[in-house]
Amino acid sequence: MSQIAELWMPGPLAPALSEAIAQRYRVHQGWTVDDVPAYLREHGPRIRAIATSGRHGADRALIESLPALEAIISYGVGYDPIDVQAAHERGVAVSNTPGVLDACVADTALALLLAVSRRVCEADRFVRAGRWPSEGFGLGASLAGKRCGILGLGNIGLQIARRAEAFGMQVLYANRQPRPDAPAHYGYRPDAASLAQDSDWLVVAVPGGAGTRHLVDAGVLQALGPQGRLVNVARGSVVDEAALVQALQQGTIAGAGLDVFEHEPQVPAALMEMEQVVLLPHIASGTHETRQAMAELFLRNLHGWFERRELATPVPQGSGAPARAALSP
Ligand code: 8YV
Repeated sequence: MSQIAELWMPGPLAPALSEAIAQRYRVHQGWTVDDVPAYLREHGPRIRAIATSGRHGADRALIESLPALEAIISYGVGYDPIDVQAAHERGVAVSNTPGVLDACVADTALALLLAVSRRVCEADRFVRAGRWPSEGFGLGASLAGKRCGILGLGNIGLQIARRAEAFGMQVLYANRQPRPDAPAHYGYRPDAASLAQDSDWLVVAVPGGAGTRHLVDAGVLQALGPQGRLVNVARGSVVDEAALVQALQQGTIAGAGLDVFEHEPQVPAALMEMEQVVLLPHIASGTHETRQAMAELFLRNLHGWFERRELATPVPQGSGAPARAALSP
């Protein structure tokens, strides 16, 4: 019997990480296979782990088609596209990469707040279009003195809060329950609508998945109001995108900064035409340093599993498919 463990990789990972994985394991590259069910019938019985990401995930059908599966190792903190419940039912361990990307994602959230409030991208387009010599560029809005409502005060939410405070903003947040270790001066609101009602900025930092789908809907956007702005660095699924487009078109809210979308990489054409919106291609954790740290943690989990049956950062039991809205990560 071969000593080299075999892995299924549903989609490509970062090149350097893929190389490091391929040095120690036999990798089946799912995205290059035409007939996946037939391929898995032949090779599946030898596959002991899935190497995936917050983008490619692992669904119940895949998990159930791999009888020798022991672990799902994921690159990314969000595991919403992984059917954790299906994995745990079968005794399959799951890991993600928490902790190492919080600051980076929070930086991106603040980059979006600043870009939207100071109209940075719009101003850049204005200069490049040669309009400066003949036209004036209008004013932006200050962050200082405004209320930053963080939807989901988990580890990333806390990092966003610290940065927002550094810019002179007042922090409010909504979680299922008040976070006991949150600074006492952070205002707590029990749900998304009351948070939006009392905020100038609504910053989405909850995990994705069934429990948070469309948590930000037309009613929440209405509550945010005509001077309110939305930032989303979490998952596109948390925001009802059709309702958001309508709210922006009708002036129900003033603007938005979005790193994530409901049907990535598709972005609604209507959003692309709007000057008051800043659009990013899901890059919140996209720095060399952070991706390196994520890759190292991924490898610690992968090697830890095959050397000692130990995951450095396991996804806890009971984390799959929450029945009620999961506000805190
Ligand atoms: C990554 C992310 O882009 O960690 C997450 O949940 O969304 C991002 O950091 C993604 O997981 C990598 O594919």
